[in-house]
Amino acid sequence: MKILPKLLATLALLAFPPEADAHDSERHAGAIMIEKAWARKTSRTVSAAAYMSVKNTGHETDELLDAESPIARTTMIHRSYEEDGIMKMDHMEAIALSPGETVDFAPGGFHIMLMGLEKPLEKGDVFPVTLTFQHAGKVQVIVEVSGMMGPQ
Ligand SMILES: [Cu+2]
Repeated sequence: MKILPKLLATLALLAFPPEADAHDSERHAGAIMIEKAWARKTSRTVSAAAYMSVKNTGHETDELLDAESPIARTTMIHRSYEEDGIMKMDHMEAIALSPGETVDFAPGGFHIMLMGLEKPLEKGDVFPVTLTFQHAGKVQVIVEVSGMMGPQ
């Protein structure tokens, strides 16, 4: 009888649902591929930043125009940079992606700024961010919250 082991395996899956499938943090839409979406846990509710790798696998330039997330009051595309020894942030109207280009959103550079969080981000949390591209349209990616050291 093969039914019993199968049933047990199903029950085990139901009892321990995976918190987030690894593939949820990867999205392919049109020519746009988004990978490794993550955010650092926060101690307070004020704001957070989400990071990811965005690749244009197509033959035409595309542009990232907007970002939104239901967990924040305001979501913006930002770029951090250092000027005269001071870290500053710019709001980006758009980020162009040439054919074959990968833009890394990472600490100290481009990031998705989440302002006015509903609650602090805890390690293991997941939340959606929707990026809007001129050609690829809206692409939703699931962001995984890591500890202070970032994804291990
Ligand atoms: Cu910012």
